[in-house]
Amino acid sequence: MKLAFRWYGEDDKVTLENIRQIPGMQSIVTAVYDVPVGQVWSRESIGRLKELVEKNGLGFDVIESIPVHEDIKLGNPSRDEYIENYCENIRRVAEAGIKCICYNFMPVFDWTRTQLDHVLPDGSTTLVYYQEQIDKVDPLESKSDMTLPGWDSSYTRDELKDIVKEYNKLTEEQLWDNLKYFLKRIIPVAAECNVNMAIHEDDPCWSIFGLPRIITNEKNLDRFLSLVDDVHNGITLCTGSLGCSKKNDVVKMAAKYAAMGRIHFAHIRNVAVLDNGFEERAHLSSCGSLDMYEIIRALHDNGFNGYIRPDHGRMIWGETGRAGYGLYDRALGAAYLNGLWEAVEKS
Ligand code: DNO
Repeated sequence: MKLAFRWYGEDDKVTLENIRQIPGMQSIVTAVYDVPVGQVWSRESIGRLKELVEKNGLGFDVIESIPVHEDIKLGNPSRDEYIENYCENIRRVAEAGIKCICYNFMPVFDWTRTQLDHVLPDGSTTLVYYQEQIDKVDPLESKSDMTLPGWDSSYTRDELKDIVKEYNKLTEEQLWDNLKYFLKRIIPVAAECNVNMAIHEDDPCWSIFGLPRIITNEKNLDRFLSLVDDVHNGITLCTGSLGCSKKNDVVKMAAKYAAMGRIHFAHIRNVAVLDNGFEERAHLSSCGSLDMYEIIRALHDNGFNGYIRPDHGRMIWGETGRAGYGLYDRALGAAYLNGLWEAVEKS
């Protein structure tokens, strides 16, 4: 495994100087944030990131994410232009040495939680998803000011309404067709550039607000991988996204897709699955519903050699900052992953 850590660029409170001090840290996971979704990233911005990361002795290896424009997901006529831009971004980051690109194909809403600062019994705060809170939100209700964490705040309420309405006409099968259309065009470029594409599962792994979501379970991941059967068409195994549904056997999926050589990136975190949703917890197995040891063992024993990062952390020790992406709990997560990996390797 190659241990990595997400860094949000020069505005991130968590600095590269902090990150490089985490034992075993090899690579940074980052992105260009100064360009609207769908546009081409400048070589200057990419070069600046690379320079900063490398100056700190870390590898500039993984991009998370190059976001996919909604017109591509919707199959609108302008998609060809956005796909062309996407291919150009793959070429440009590859030129800078990037080996792996994480992205997702979730309509409109990326990861969704109902609260970012739920207090756990030990006084730490965490991200949670409670179904009864989601049920109170109607993204089409313009009188409501309610937004949920994780939503793209660049949309105005009216724009959000329009785009959700567009998706209401789209079936799951059409979303699959649009994904296939996209992959058929980007994967040959990724192959030529020797970059691994790694789709992130939908988080949570079920439909929200009636919008289709398809990267959700083993059957659908099988289908996804067969759309373009090329090693460059792979996945980001996100244990928290898949693991928030009891129907997903994350250990089995880790073993199966690692053995196929199709897991290029892993997001490792634990969740406590509840009857009405889930809570993000510390990485340790006993803190949540997932068996982290078995997940790491499944990856290890099946030849996983991709990038792995601790995923969301709680806020602990009075830290404030970007929800899920503070330093301390993620660093504890990294130390735990190192420990699990070493133990599995030596046993
Ligand atoms: C949340 C992240 C996601 C992820 C994207 C990948 O914390 O795991 O936002 O970066 O879904 O495109």
